[in-house]
Amino acid sequence: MPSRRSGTPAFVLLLLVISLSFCTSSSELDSRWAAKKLEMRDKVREMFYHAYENYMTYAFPHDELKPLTKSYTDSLSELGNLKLEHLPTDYSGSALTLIESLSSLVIMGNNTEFERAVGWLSKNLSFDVDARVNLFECNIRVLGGLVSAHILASDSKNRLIQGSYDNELLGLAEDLGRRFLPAFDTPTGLPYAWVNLKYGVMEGETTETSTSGCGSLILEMGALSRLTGDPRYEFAALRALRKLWSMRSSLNLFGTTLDVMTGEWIEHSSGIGAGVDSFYEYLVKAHILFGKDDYWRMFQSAYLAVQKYFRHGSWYHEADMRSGRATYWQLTSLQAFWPGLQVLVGDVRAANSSHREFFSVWEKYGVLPERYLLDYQTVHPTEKYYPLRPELAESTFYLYHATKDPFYIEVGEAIVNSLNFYTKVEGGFASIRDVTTMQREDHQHSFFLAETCKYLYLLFDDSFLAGRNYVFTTEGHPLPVLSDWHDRLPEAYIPSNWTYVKSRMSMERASAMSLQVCPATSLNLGEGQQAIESVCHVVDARGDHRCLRDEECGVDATSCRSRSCSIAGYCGLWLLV
Ligand code: DMJ
Repeated sequence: MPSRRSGTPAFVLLLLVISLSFCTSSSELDSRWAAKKLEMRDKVREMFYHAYENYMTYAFPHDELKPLTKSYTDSLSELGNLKLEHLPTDYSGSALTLIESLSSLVIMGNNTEFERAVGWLSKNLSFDVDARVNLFECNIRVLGGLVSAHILASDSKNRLIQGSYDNELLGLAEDLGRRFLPAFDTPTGLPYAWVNLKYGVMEGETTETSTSGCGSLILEMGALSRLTGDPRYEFAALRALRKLWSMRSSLNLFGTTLDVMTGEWIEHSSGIGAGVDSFYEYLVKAHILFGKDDYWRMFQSAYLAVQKYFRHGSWYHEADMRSGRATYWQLTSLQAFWPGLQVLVGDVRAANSSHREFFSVWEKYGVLPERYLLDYQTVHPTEKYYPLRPELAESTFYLYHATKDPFYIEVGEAIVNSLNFYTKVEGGFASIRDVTTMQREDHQHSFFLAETCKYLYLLFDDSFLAGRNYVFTTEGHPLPVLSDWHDRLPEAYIPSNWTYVKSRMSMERASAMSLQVCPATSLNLGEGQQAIESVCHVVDARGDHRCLRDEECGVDATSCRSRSCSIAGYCGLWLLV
């Protein structure tokens, strides 16, 4: 009896000790992660300034930095895959990297440098130059950079500009937008890939363009129309998008390249990477930014087709748009944006599994090779380069903020360490020419500052996003989700109905990336912690994503309909497609 009496309090005490030590260790763990995030944020800030200051010292006002020789390149007129022989000779640079850095400066809280840069660009930038530029690249980098920075500069709440700001960036954006318009003057409304900023479309210009080249202009040109009240930009981009949509195959697939004069496909094989990627991205983001249901409907059908014909487990291969037959079994570095897009539409589980595959290839080489042969598990013989691309960091950022899983902090840390170890040089950050030897190349692309550093920074510190809804363009430039730009604001974006995420003691308003378009549901993580997850994610019962019965297939991310198991053993909306 006495032993029993004394045993009870000892047991209670033991429980108390265990639970106290658990509490201590979990809060210790929390503060360790918080400290890690701060440490990593500071490292990313250092990386950004190392790249930025070297650009400003050795390359500004030219386009991009050559970090090995500490010199510059005027690359804007050479961007893109489709080149003509006769490049302009008097092209003298457009301060491209400075324009691309504007929104990153704001996100990192450097209002002084932002104001200085806005002042310089307002006074010195001119598009009245005899320069043949790639429409897509110039749109996402220059127009997108200017429009986004204009919105940030004129946001009276933030007081980013202490002196006077008289919409100079918007004036520049409008001038550039006007110079784009001749490119759309084709029988199909599909724009030429290249346009001369001074003289319009050049004689003998190539009529070949890519799906992303003419299908991902709507965010920047739509924003320009909303800001200026001139509908021509949005109209031109939308007309091109609709024409492209009408060219889909009976399987709802698209090719990679096409002819703007005839509207015929040239390359029928495509995937979710080069030449197509941002087309899918802009359907979802245009829906979020402008609220039109049409964009969402297009995205839904396109997404289902991608999942049905390109997906193989967690990998995505390429397929012929006419037959759906697999063409290339290759992973490309550009595809790594896809998990981020899946988070945005609520397909968090599928995002998580494909992100892991990309990260495993990153870990294998230390960075992501441009192309990796899935069937041989090795790098492509000629596309061995890594030009400091942001896509894996971008998806990691989305996944961390949707799940708060510290695994993604570790991924971010691995990315930062690799970048510093392999690509940092005295004169900036150099691209990698060959991931098998880590031989460097003399080029620091502007998207390293616009995207790679920005997404890494936001992964570790998202205070810029607190209480606001932004959509990031494909070049990482933030555009705010505004009710006056909406035909009809989706539920999740109505301020009085904002979704809240409970974190520790405080309720924080979720930012754009955690407001998924599928209806959100609250997920109980235990210990009083809650997170938001979409009710519409794909639940794959088996780790290898194969299925035997319909019941194993869960619910489709975009339509919330039950999926079924195909004869080949994959889940999908087979009965409905
Ligand atoms: C960026 O210029 C954009 O993200 C574009 O959509 C494709 N990828 C490059 C960087 O990799």
